[in-house]
Amino acid sequence: MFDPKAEAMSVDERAALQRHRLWGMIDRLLAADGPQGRWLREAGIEGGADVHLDDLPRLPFTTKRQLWDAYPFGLVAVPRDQVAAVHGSSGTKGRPTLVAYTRADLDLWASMCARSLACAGAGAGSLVHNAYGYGLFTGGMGIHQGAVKLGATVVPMSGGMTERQVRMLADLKPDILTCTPAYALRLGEAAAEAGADVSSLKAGIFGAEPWSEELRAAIEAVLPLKALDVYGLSEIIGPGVATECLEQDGLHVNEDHFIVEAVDPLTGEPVPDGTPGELVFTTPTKQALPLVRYRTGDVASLARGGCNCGRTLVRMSKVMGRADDMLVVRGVNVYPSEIERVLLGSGLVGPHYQIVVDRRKEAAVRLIVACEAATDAAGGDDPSERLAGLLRADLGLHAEVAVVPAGTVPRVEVGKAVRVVLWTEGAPPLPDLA
Ligand code: DLL
Repeated sequence: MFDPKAEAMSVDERAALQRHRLWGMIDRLLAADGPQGRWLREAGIEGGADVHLDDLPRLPFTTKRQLWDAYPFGLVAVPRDQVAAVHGSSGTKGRPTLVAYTRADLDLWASMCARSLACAGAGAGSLVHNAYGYGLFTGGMGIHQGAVKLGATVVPMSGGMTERQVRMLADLKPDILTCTPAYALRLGEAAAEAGADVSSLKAGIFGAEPWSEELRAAIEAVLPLKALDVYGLSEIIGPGVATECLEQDGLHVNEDHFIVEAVDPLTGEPVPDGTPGELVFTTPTKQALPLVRYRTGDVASLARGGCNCGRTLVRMSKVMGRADDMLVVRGVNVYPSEIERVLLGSGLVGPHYQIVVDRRKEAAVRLIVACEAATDAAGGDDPSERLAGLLRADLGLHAEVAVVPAGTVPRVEVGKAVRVVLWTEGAPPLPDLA
């Protein structure tokens, strides 16, 4: 449901609404008298009336470390019996991060995910094949509740069991597919292998991991849909923080509920629109876990100005990567998604790849980019050298490229794609690497 009142309001109207909501949030945090209220007092804030939107950059950040330190419920700002659900991130990178929702938060989340689906042209009567994982991860349940709110029919497939997914796509004829971009590619390839008719699909909402324009093209080549990006994180609410519309021109941030800033990851100072910076969110309407200036670690740029779809919400670029995922190779900083762009843009290799950081010798760290030859590549012509040259020319990156046999790079069935693996000792993480 495109809600013009909320999504197409004037800049001034929205700023007034944000300020009003921010005021309420600060008052709630101070009244709850937990750690967040204490941090605000330490920053000299005695009431919501003290805080205007322009003051936001002067308030202290909230960090993942603070969430971890307060694990599991230390930052929750409502009595325990008002917590209706918990979700969290998988914690593959370290400790799990748990987040709490009141009933009102769940309702807000459903509305935000309904907005995401509407961005893709879905409405009452749409059929949504939801292959995000269900469980603590927010992808499955978030999109599910959004689809229900929208009046669509949702098929709760969750991840994995690809053969069965393909069967359901052919049998139920959904118009909307929701899953990670890596799994969308896998589903498209599996559908083609099985000769399944998936022509009912019109749009897909893919997110939870970084992906490049080149991967978008690869997905749109194997599935008959518009591939759209959805961004979110458990700490803020889950999916539904920002979504691309069918114009495919940046992700509309639901800034009436999630006030966004982009800051320099090193200094924490705001960066101008159009400049990549770390995204920072403040959640003025959340109840159980309202966060002031939460540092996401995700790097993207912001753009203002209306979109052809009518939405006036600030837009964010695709996420380039997480500040802490940045690879530093011989002094060159590069995000995995930039390597993906060069590989897939070359047309020399297929869309499956993995970046191996060989740390067996501390003094001589190597970066090996493992990929598979494109199915239509001329036989016998090894593109490794040419690809290594492209990475050097485009990114200034010194990497070795290993073209491995088709099917060797692991395909993701469940959860998020693992793009970077460490090789610290013993056998290589992928066969045929030396
Ligand atoms: O991944 C929420 C989500 C589910 C978003 C389904 C979209 C679709 P977490 O597991 O907490 O939540 O992981 C959040 O994933 O900080 C980003 O680093 C990354 N991420 C999420 N969406 C995107 C995206 C969900 N569209 C973390 N592009 C975030 C790039 C993304 N990275």
